[in-house]
Amino acid sequence: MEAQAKSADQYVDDDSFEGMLAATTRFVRERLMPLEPQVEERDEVPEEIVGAMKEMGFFGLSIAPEFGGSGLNAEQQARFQMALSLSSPAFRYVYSSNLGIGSRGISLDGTDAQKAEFLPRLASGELVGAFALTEPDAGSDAGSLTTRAERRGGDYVLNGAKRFITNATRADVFTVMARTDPQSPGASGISAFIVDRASAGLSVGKPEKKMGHRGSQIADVVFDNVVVPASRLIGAVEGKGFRTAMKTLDHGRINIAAMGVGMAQRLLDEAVAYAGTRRQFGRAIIDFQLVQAMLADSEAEIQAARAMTLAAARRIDATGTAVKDAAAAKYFSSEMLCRVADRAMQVFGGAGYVADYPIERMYRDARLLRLYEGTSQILQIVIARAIGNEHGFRVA
Ligand code: COS
Repeated sequence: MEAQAKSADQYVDDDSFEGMLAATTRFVRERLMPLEPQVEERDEVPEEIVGAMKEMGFFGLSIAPEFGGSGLNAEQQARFQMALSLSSPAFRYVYSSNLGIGSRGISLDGTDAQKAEFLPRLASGELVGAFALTEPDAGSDAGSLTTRAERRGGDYVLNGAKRFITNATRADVFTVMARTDPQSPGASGISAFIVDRASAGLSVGKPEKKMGHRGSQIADVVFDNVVVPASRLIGAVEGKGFRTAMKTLDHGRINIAAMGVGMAQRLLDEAVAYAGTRRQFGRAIIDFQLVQAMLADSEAEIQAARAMTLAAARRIDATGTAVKDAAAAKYFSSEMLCRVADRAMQVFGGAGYVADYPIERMYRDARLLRLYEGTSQILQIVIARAIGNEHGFRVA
């Protein structure tokens, strides 16, 4: 690996990280990939894998060592996610909300007491975190959310509903964005809270039946007069919750971009292996130039997405922010993934459409990446606003 300048908060040196990555890649190939059909069929990841991930420290990869994590920087996290995402995305959801959106708000904006109380338990995997932003009427327009947090003495009382919350059924603690100022209908009236799953009045709905990503569950979370102590207001300041959510999503988008790279690489690996052995017209189909073109386009696009993702990660490591680059990496990588999945299906022909081969599952799994943590269209808006700003225009 090329020698790299260490960012201020890189805790794991390059050699140790390469060792960790090699061990992870072995784990993916030897333990996770063979379990993919079982996870797809049973819609759950075996407990022994969850335990192994805890032991390997996956839950605390992004959390600072002072709170019991490994403190990987964003570039290392992205490379880790690329390696893990060679296998089914279901495995990634086991630990990834603790690495990402389920802990990031606390790491970025929490008070010292909030960090000390929650980060060590998230890092060990004792607690599973989840991120609750989306609502039935507030998806892309996250700033219009209506879940209410009303101050009453030393507490807040939460009422409202969140939708499609990843890991809701397993989560112990939610980062919940709720409106503390009803007079302020936009982003500035929103605050972020750390809410215990066990709180009276909090209920989790039935898992949704989804197109893909079996083994990971999403569900509604409903707040009916849920009392949350004021000490759980992230950062102890009202009105900052939307920014906390957006900064969390900037990191999250880099992770999703990395996931797209890993999933696309696996699709290409499968397509090359199949093309090299499948014979038609008296020769392996990889000898046909039209098949070669599909493989070559996929390789080139994966390289581009990998480079963009790592560049966004390096920028956030170096400067603490990468709104445009994170959006661009996630936009390109998720769109690229769907093109690669489509080509892989084409290379497999009819065999790709039946569930005996992994392409059918991976094709369905790929589609979600263009939707969550910002649809492609929202990311285009984020990118366009950023470049407009760079040129001195305030883009609507
Ligand atoms: N980092 C820090 N601050 C940010 C930010 C970011 N990435 N993005 C926005 N903000 C700040 C803005 O600077 C602004 O602050 P001021 O009011 O102090 O100027 C405030 O937040 C509001 O921002 P903006 O005006 O851009 O908000 P909009 O309501 O126009 O919404 C979009 C912006 C559409 C980009 C946002 O709602 C979004 O990302 N939607 C998608 C949500 C999403 O990804 N959902 C998936 C849920 S998780 S699966």
